[in-house]
Formats: sequence, C-alpha cells, structure tokens
Amino acid sequence: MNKQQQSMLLQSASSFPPPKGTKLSYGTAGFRADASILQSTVFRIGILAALRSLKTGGSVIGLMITASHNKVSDNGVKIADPSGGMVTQDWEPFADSIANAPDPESLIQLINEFAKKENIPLDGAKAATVLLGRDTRPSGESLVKAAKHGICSVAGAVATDMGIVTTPQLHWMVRARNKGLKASELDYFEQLSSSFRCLIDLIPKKSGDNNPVGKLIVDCANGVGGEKLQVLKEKLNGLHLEIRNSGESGILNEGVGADYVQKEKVAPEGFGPADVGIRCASLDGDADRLVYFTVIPNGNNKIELVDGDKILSLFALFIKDQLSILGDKNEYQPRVGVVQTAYANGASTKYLNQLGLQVIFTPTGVKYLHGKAEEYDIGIYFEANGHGTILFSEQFLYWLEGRKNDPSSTAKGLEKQNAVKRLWAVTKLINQAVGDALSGLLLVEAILQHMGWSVDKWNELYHDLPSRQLKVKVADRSAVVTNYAETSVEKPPGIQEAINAITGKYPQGRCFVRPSGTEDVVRVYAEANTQEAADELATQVAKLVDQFLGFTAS
Ligand code: NG1
Ligand code: ZN
Repeated sequence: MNKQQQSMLLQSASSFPPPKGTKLSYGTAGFRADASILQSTVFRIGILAALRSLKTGGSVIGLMITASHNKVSDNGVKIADPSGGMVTQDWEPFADSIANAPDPESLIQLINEFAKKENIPLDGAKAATVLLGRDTRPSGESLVKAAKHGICSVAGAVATDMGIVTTPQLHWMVRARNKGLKASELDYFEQLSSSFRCLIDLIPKKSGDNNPVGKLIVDCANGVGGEKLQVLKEKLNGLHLEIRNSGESGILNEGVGADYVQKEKVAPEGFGPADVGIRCASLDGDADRLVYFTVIPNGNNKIELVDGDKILSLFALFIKDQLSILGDKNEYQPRVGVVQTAYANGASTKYLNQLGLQVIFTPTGVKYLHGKAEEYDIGIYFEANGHGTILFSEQFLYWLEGRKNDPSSTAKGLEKQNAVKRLWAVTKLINQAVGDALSGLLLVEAILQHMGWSVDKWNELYHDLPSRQLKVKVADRSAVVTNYAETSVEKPPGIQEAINAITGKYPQGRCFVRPSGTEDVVRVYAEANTQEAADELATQVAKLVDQFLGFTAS
C-alpha cells in the first residue's frame, strides 16, 4: 500500500470509530445489528467491497443495506459477488476481522496483510466499482453514506448509488452488469413483465375459463416491495392484483410480512374476515421472501399457510412437466436437483421424492442452498420461509437456446416447441442471482394460471406435518455447534441425546436446534403428527436449551 492510500484510509477510518464492547460477525446473511452501532461496520465493509472489485479484475460488486425481515430499528449490510450471489465465504473471516478492528491503525494493518496475501493492487492504477442499494429503513440513508466513504477511501474505486431497491434487484443488477447485459431498474421490470406475459401467452387454450384463479392480494410488509410491485402491476395486464401494507402508514415488518406470517401462522395486519377464501401473498421487508396464504373462515385470523416448500413443489412440478413434454430419451437430459434445509416440512420432502426428484439438504442460509443448486443443470432451492429461486446451468441454457432457434423443431410438435419456450421464459423471469419475491410471485401466478388451479388446489399437493418454531435467548449462542446440515448438536455434549429422548415420545416427531445467524437466539424447530404435539415438543426442547445454555445454566 502506498503512502497516499494509507493516509486516505487513516483519515476516513478515524471518522468511523467502532462501537465499544460489541463483537459483530458476518452471519447467515451479512452483518445485522441495531442500526445505531453499524456506521463503522458499513464503512469498513465498503472498503471490503472495493477490494473485492479489485480482486475480481474490476468486476462490479454489490453492497446492500438491509435487515430484511428484522425490526425497523435494525439494519445490516451484505455483499454481492460478481455473479450476483453472496460474497464468497472465503472472505467472511476478513469481514469479521476488519469489522472488529479496534482502531484505524489495526484496520489498515489488516487490510495491508490481506491485500498482500490476495495479491490485490492498492496503488490506484486499477478501477473498482461498487453498486449500492438500500431498503426503506430510515437509517439506510446515513449508512449508505458510510459505505460510500469506505468505498471511496480505496484509490480508484467508484460507488454507484442505486437508491431504494429490493435486495434481489441489486443482486440482479450486479449480475447483469458483469454479464454486459441491460442492467437498469427499468430493464429489470421489462424482463420480468415480458417473460411473465410470454408464459401467459403460452397457456394451452382449453375449453372454458382458463383463468379461474381470481384476484391476488399482496401484503408488502410495509417495505420496499410495495412501491416496486406497483410499478410491475402497471406493466402487467392479465393479473388482478391488490397491494396492501405498502408502507404509507404501518411500520416495517411489524405484524406484517412473510416472516411474521410464516412463523406465527396468522394473517398480517390489514387482512381479515373479508378476505376469506381469497389468494393472498406476503413479501418480507426487502422483498426476497415470498409466502402465500388464505384466511380461514371464523378462524380468529388463522390462516392456511402456503410456504416456501410449496412454492418449491409447484415450481418443481411445472419444470418436470415441461421436461417430460420434451421427453425425448435420445436428447440431452438435464440434471435436476432440489435443495432444502432442515426447516423444510417433512411432508414436502416426501412429496418431492415421490415426484422422482433428487432432494439435497444444506445448512440454513442462501449461500449454502445457492451453492448446492449451482451444481445442477436445473437447481431449484427454497427455504421454508419463502426464500428461493431456480438456477440454470450455462450448458442447459445453451441447449435450450439451440432448441428454441432450431427451425426443424416445430416439426417435433407444437407442444414441444411451446415447452421449450416456457422453460426459456422461466429462465428469464426467475432471478438467477438470488431468491426474489417479485419474480417468484409472477412465476407462481403464471403457473397457477397455466394449471388452472386455485390456491386451495395448489395447497392440496400434500398436507404439511404440524410444526412449531421457537426462539430461546441464551448466554452465548456460539456455544451451540451443529453438524449433519444442522440436524444434530455436537456441543454442548449431552444435549442431542436429551433432544432425541424427548422427540422419540412423539409420533412422527422431528426436532432440531441451531444458533441463529441473524439474531441473538437459539432456534428450536419441531414437527409431529398433531399441532398440540409439535407445540409440546418444541416447548420441551426449548426448556432443555434453556437448562443447558440459559443465563442460569452452570
Ligand atoms: P437464521 O437467523 O440464521 O435462522 C434466518 C432464516 C434463514 C435466512 C436468514 C437470512 C429461518 C429459520 N432462518 O436465518 O433461513 O433467511 O434469516 O435472512 O427462517
Ligand atoms: Zn429478506
């Protein structure tokens, strides 16, 4: 590092002192904490983003300011790699160490060592670009400024502020920029709306009503999804959409949004008896999660939840149907893989297996699911909470493009040609960078219209096993170490045996615990043959966690 670079960093770092007495770590989805203590972390991650751009030969890197479904006073920061996916896990330890460096001098020493080890040129001769985005949190504006200071204190680095965007929009733009494709927000909306229209136009003309699915009401968590969905709505016809909780009055994620709906299994604010029977959906605060639901008649705001597992099942079924229309055994056979986590409802895994699909499990967090899905020609991944997407390999895209443009392929039959076009439209509609509630919603809607299905019909694909999730506050959540894709606890010793003993008492019982990567809690998940049993199992195991790890545990 030359003298000029060193003094640039020293000067700016002294304006962003780290909070005292807090250790931050790059968790399941970046750094998250109360927004008031994040200035220094965001500034330092701005530096990291610029270094990542230099390391990747000047590729565009993304920096998103969001705390997703967490409360409005929280915020967070995460980095998108040139592919649009999460930053490589190899860099997470560096992120942790710079976030916690006690003063500007030690920060600069860490940067210097890392740059040397990674061969990153720090002489200002190379250009670096970082795209910045933020959700609607009030703290976002000043955190974006902190990020810009960090980026601009690396010589040659430029920050481009995309303003308020959904997390998946920013990831999409990063990916598109690096592929040399059209990458503006308008291009994003154009791509989504035109591929949606294409899928609708390809619906086989059956006799009778082809659109029996009626209106969709969307709860936008009082977050960024509201204004973005409004833009999409104006571009689309063929979709009867009502937007609620778009943030004009309510509070972000408070009693609203995908996380609340999925975990509490109740209707969000602004929904009630008048909505019984109507197809409803919820996005989370930064619009990367999507769940569907219907309000139950006389059910005290209870809902029928149609979660990420069911969205995954619908997508898998549709893709499988299209591939079987193509079905020529002599042709190229894409490898299809379905990726879930331990939070997936057991009934969904059974259903997917029955469809003949290969189901793979990874630990919680998109970085793991996405990485696994990339190993397939068609990799479909979803977390039960509604975060997921479908990834297509370059080889599959190449093959599909060839089939689409092959003049002789019409001779193979119109329906085959249409199946190719449908798959092609799906590759354009579904976000290839990261799970995206808006593009996921359009794909669900297109498939329901294609099938002529109501939300109830979709929900009947299989019946969820009753489940319950709880959180336990503990003295130190890092004391919990898991293995086997988080289904078994290795440390503290003895706790797994105790969990097994309790779980064994419940028919169809399944239960696991793991430390959250985004909140200071240990999460408990339980499944059993009745809701009462699932609740009881979760409560018993939560007590156990408290005994082993709670504030009073010895
Ligand atoms: P943690 O807090 O590590 O459980 C939560 C979700 C993840 C993922 C991240 C990122 C659950 C049980 N966990 O992680 O699936 O979405 O947040 O936002 O829903
Ligand atoms: Zn989110």
